[in-house]
Amino acid sequence: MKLRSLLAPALASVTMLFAGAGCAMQSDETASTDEDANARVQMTMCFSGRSLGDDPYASGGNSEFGALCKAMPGLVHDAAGHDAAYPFFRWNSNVDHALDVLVVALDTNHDGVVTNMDTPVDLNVVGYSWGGFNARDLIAKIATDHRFSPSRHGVARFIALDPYRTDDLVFAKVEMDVPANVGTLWEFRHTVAPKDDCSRIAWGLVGPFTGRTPECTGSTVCHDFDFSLQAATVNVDHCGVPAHATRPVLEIVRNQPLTGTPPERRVNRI
Ligand SMILES: [Ca+2]
Repeated sequence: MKLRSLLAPALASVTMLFAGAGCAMQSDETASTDEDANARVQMTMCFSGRSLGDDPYASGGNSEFGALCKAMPGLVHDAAGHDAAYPFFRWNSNVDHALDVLVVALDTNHDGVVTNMDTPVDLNVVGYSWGGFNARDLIAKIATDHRFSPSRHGVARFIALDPYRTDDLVFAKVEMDVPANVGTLWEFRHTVAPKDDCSRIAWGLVGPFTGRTPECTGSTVCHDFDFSLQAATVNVDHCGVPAHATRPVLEIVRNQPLTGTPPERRVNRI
């Protein structure tokens, strides 16, 4: 397994805000001057890729993914639980617990439910590798959980970075069904593994891991960017996707024009 060095923690200073009496914590970076002044309030939840041991940063891609999460608007993470040390929920974290943390963050009037009485928020859910599927699962739960009123079932942006998961630890899923309550899917992936792809044998599994094909339904707008489709980024491997996706993802949430994105694949609609 190819290990990537940790990024220096030289991120913008963050202001930590406790959201209610629960265990959600929101970090909000200082408002950037180039952000649309009329942009809606955003919150973000992140789900990291698989790691062999407890330390997610021992596996390639997760440190770059963590840096991206820290730069995202209104990051909601686990302030007091299993993942308190990280800006994301780890691959083997309980998605129901992540949902509990999210409810506390969104429930601004502290009545236990998320409705139109709470501050409106555009929610971003971001997942890398195994975490891409955990993010998908969280989004699906938002659509059915009794604590969310129907008016709050929507997730503005699902950002999936090389989503990959196996069934019974062996069989790779071919597609990733995108829940219909997603406003826009932004997937960034690689579909052809370079010879030295970090994921050929990694995390106790036999790779390589390439991003799964999104399948969209309903009114969800879907974008599927593929680094493997152009010479300039054909060597981007599984561990390299978070770093290469960082600039366009930040442009997306800052409502800026996209620069330097790889070619887009046509998305299946079912
Ligand atoms: Ca509420």
